[in-house]
Amino acid sequence: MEAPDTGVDDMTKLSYLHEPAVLHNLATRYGIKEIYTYCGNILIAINPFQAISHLYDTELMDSYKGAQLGDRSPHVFAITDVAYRAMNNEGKSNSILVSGESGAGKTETTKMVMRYLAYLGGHAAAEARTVERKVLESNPVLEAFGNAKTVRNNNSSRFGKFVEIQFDACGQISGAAIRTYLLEKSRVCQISEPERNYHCFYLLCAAPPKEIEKYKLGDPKSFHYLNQSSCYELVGVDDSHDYLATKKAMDIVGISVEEQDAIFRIVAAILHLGNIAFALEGEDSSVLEDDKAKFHLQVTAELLMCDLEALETALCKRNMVTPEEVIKRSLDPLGAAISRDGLAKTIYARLFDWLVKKINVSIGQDPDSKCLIGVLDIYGFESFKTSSFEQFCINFTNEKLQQHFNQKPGGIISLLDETCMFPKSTHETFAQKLYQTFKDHKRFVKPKLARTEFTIVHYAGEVQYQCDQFLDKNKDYIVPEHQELLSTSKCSFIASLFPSLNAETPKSGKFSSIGSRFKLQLQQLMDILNSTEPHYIRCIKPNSDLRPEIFENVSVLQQLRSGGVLEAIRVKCEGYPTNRIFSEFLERFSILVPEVLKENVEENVACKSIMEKVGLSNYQIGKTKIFLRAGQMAELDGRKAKLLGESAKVIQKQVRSRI
Ligand code: AD9
Ligand code: MG
Repeated sequence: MEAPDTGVDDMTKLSYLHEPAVLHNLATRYGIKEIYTYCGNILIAINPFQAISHLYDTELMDSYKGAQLGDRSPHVFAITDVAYRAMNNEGKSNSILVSGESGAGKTETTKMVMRYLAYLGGHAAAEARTVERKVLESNPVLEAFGNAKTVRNNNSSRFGKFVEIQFDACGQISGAAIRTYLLEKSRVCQISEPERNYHCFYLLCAAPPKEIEKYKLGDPKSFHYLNQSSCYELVGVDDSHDYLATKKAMDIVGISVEEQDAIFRIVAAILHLGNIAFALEGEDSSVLEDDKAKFHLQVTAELLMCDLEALETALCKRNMVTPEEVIKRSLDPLGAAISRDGLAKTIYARLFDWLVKKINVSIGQDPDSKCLIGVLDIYGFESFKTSSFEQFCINFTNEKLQQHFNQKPGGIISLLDETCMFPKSTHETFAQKLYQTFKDHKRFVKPKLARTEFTIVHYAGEVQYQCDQFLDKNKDYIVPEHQELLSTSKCSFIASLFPSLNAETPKSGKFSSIGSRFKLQLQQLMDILNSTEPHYIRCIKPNSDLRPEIFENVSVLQQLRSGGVLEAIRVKCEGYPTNRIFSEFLERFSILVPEVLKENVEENVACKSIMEKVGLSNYQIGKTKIFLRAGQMAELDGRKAKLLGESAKVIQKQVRSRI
């Protein structure tokens, strides 16, 4: 009888390298719960949508420590170990880039990378272990405030994250920095079936009775910001348990009890704020709709510790500044609701930024650190029925990381900024400008009959964007009345989130573009990444039902194609996946043939001698670098390790014989 087909653990070992074979191999392995497969030195991770026992145990971590890639079955620990060792051996920063579409498993994978790094670079003494504990516990805190259920993922990251873990000369974790990118603000006040708002709102509604009473909360169904969708609970998630767990994580990352109180007071205030409804008064003014609205206004003012009347005025009226005087103009109910939602979004975004800053300060940076390992977990590629500015930025990030990036998305942001600065612009004029500017661009399409929509042919598929909110969403703007209101809050925490206007914006009235800032942040990220040795993990979502054991061929193939995995296999098999500058190569391996350094030979000749001595052929010598076939570096490393092991034994023997 033939042995059951268990597939190969590295796709470059496949005898027939075409799409059906690759797909069959992945499906076979997925069927026997082997979710990891190599494709050369890229790790493919297929989301199991179920806990696989012992997959992340400490014993397993032990077994990957120091093992060569390929010696043990493919695993996220193995890739991380390679990055860590490369950092220690070569004194160079490394990065681990986790990509894949929404729900593919990036965040879970990233957490395992971080756990393994904490294991490798952790401290033996309990009192020194705080750095790595803080790094790990930052995850649940940021997830509570920055993740939400979407159509694609019950725990979808609504912000991008780059965690830079710093190491000292001994390879121990000495600090960390977390950078986050563009939180999706609109979710705070607008959600649609079957999605949810940010987890923290539901957690707080499930808090112990004392807190519920203190923050005057109740059933999440009673809050406008939550009841726009009928999804309140998540399968397998206990919000009241998670509330306590989040607070515990906050303790560990160094957020004080007082700060936690202020944070949750703000979260509650946002829920109450959303329930302040307005009705029309006279022709175009607005008043609070009813007693219920009045009640929520009062609670909001109490929780934000600001003046009740000032809050009402800030919501319903706007100052019109004329050269002579300041006139208070009334907003109609729609305008007041927009003003209210704007306030909610701003408060939430500032709270999120505060959390990130606080965690960074608490973990601490190591200014002397020479090496770091960066771990990138971004929001996955998205296309919805209505895709707006957020999806545009998310997909832009993914494009950039795919290296498929070309000038176009950047061009769109510049055009958007131009439009925003021109006072009479509307989303229609923006759309017209887009059509004119990009009409000949092969990845830009104007849908037939569309007036304010445009389509981009992204590397991962076409997405149609609706322009109608692009202008507003691109403007980083806080209504001066809101600023004034909160900067005078009696709660020092809240007041500190709204430092006085003059200090913050020296040139008042100058438009600040969210898109351009995002573009700049991304460029800085790319610069960091380019200065590191990258390692890739590509997450694959096997089905769109988020269920275990279902492997949908068409969708997996599409992800493999768009993510460049198939292309990578081809290049890997044909080419030389590893290269090193001569001097680096010699520094690392001259120990194998010490004579080469003495003989004053040219660097390229010295490299050749080393390869000959080890018995490796089929490599290439370039002008400044040596190019190696897959596995040759591992062979060299293995020889070196053996040699070092032997000489250590000799020394030990000598020492012993002397004693
Ligand atoms: V998004 O772009 O942030 O929307 P991610 O981050 O790619 O997305 P995430 O890591 O959140 O996806 O994974 C989605 C869900 O899949 C998780 O909540 C888990 O339920 C499930 N998952 C992912 N990876 C694993 C795993 N290694 N083992 C078990 C997993 N379950
Ligand atoms: Mg995620």
